[in-house]
Amino acid sequence: MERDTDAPLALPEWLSAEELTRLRDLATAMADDAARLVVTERPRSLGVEATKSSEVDVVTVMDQRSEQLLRERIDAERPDDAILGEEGGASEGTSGLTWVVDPIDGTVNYLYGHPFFAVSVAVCIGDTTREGAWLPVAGAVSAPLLGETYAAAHGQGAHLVTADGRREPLAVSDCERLELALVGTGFGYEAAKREEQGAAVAQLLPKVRDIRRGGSAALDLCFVASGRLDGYYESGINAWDQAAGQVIATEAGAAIGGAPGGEMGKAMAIATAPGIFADLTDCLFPEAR
Ligand code: LIP
Repeated sequence: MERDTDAPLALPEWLSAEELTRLRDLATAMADDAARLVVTERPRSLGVEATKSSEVDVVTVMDQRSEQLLRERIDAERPDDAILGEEGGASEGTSGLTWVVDPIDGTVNYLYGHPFFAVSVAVCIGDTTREGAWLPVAGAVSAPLLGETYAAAHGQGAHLVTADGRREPLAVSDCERLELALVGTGFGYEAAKREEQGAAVAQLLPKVRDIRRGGSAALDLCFVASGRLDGYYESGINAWDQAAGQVIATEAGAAIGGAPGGEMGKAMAIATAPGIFADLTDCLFPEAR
């Protein structure tokens, strides 16, 4: 039976609060292990192993090793679940759950030695290969050089674990005015797309406090969840960039959405303090007013 795509995805009865907690904690443990690996085993002369959509869309050997670690752990601990990974693509499952993983989100930062990168691990219901047909229900984002791990489970709030082990509940900012908002965004790997995104930033810049370009969608979404950004938007990101950060921002109280009438996804991903969501969306889609 086709799912009514207008209705929000409902949590299946068999997915209990205890199970969601277990999935969140497993995602956290796996993200932390992979994050530790990409720091401790980073080759002295790290280079570009391959390129994807363009010459600047790079893969390093540590993206591949991190994803291999995550896949082996998921296969061992959750053999009936499906997996969707940035480097290895999709593998089938029978449980109704899909692990959506980005082995290094912010690969260009990682390559250049910038600290703003993370391992992103989410668990989703629905069909993760179709836009708007899936929902993250638990997830973790581990940023080893920031010494921070963000995590959340559906209906259980979001938290940050700091390097000294403190566990802090997360809440978005109370920003109400777009002109006072610090907004994060990002740019794709293809010149034509960057030109379009550059034009969007140019028209937004005079209307906000300032713009931040961190380089990792997963961390940008976690910064919205912790109030370090009042909002984030980007077009062209993939499910693996978005999934864990989406459930963390949602559980921290963010308003989440996409292009007018659409879900958060490749066309547009928006997450903000509730007070500025409508104004930011209006700025990004003036024609939809
Ligand atoms: C990155 C995203 C970022 C975007 C970059 C890139 P990657 O993901 O997290 O938001 O601006 O172009 O897509 O490629 O490092 O996994």
